Amino acid sequence: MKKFDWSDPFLLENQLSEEERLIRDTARDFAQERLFPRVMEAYENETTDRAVFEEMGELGLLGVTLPEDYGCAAASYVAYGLVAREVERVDSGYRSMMSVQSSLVMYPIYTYGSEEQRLKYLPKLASGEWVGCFGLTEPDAGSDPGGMKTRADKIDGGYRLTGTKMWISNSPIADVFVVWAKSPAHDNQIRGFVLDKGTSGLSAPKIHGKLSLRASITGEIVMDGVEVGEDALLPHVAGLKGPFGCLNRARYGISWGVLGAAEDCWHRSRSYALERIQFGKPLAGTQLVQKKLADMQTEITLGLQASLRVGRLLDENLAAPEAISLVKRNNCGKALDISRQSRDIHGGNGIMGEYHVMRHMQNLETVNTYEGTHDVHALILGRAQTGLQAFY
Ligand code: TGC
Ligand code: FAD
Repeated sequence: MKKFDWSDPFLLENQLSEEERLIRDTARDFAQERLFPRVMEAYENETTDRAVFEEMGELGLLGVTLPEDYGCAAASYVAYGLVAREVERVDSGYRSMMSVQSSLVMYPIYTYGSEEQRLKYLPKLASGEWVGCFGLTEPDAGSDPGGMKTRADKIDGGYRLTGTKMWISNSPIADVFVVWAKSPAHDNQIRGFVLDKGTSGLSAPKIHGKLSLRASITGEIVMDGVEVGEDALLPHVAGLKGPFGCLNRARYGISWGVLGAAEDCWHRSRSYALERIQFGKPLAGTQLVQKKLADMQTEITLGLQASLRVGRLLDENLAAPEAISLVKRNNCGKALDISRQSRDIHGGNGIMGEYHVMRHMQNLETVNTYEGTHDVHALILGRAQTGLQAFY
């Protein structure tokens, strides 16, 4: 029998291709050498370093699944998940910056956009020269985005957009805004638009004072009669399946990302418990702490295997949205539990920034909520197995 590898019980490593391992190693080195040294300052001061996008772009980590014609790596969805895991091992906010750019801005421009839109936006988003954001949520439409009030009225040669988007990652520093609005000219269906920074009537004030995801800037998108040409409309999709098509990719990436944060908490807990002596022996030598470590190891191992499976299904074009809900929901919930247990194992030290686990815990509160809350994904899965919807 092979010797047990406590840190990789199911030998995930052996299930990756050579190219996936290379991309993962690039992301890991970048995250540990360039993101980790600056995360404490960014988190404490609630500052977002725009240079992070250019650094990710240089390494080919933005829009990693999209074709090379637009400056991307044409890698697998498994590779995308591995990048998310490595970046979120440092901080969920950095993964948020990366996944909004990749899945919520580049993906819809590539999938729903015209060739002109692809050529105008994708290379600069891939290099990180331009930063993108995705506006779906509104002050009165969060879990129920179909209730949005933002509208795009038809005018001569284009559209006038009016409305406010809330809780938008990257918006205060964004150059490119993918926004979703109801269009009376299209039977009031939801349509996607790409807006450029500096367009008259468009602003993106920062939301200050978050106690979570502080390294990732969040803002509003205010559209006060923003007039754009026909070329701003994403021509190839209509209805809620437009934004949800993007969310499927981002939710999948999150399912890997949160396990990176959870692994960081688990490994830190193990090291801490081996070194910390109480009652004359290491904490790691007590039954209660070993049970906590075993639970962390089990949930992370099962979650990684599940995300790998969903990634392979995505690569084969066989992944149902509900399978993505399952891993997004379960891995976020489990990662949050693990971060709380980890904080507990660290005792008083666990509340200090230098031990990092409470920062992960605070971040994971957001990740458990955005891209569909834990309970909303339960309702999606409940509907899929009963045929009865319980949203209203
Ligand atoms: P429902 O009737 O279920 O569906 C309406 C239309 O949409 C289609 N659809 C999907 N298509 C593709 N993938 C999916 N996952 C889809 N889910 C739904 C559906 O087939 C239908 O199409 P059609 O052609 O028949 O019209 O819609 P509903 O209004 O009942 O929705 C309920 C619910 C709960 C499923 C949905 O609204 C939901 O998922 N709510 C959660 C909202 C959410 O996830 N918001 C995310 C905002 S973006 C964000 O948080 C980014 S954070 C990024 C970061 O910083 O990392
Ligand atoms: P609500 O929908 O008001 O939900 C509140 C509570 O009610 C939750 O527990 C929920 O599960 C529960 N609930 C809701 N409906 C039901 C129901 N039918 N049955 C039972 N329980 C229910 N959005 C974007 O568009 N783009 C972004 O880039 C983005 N980035 C974000 C960044 C951060 C830091 C945060 C915090 C949010 C971000 N969001 C973004 C918004 C995010 O997607 C929403 O916060 C999320 O979808 C939940 O919506 P809500 O906050 O309005 O909560």
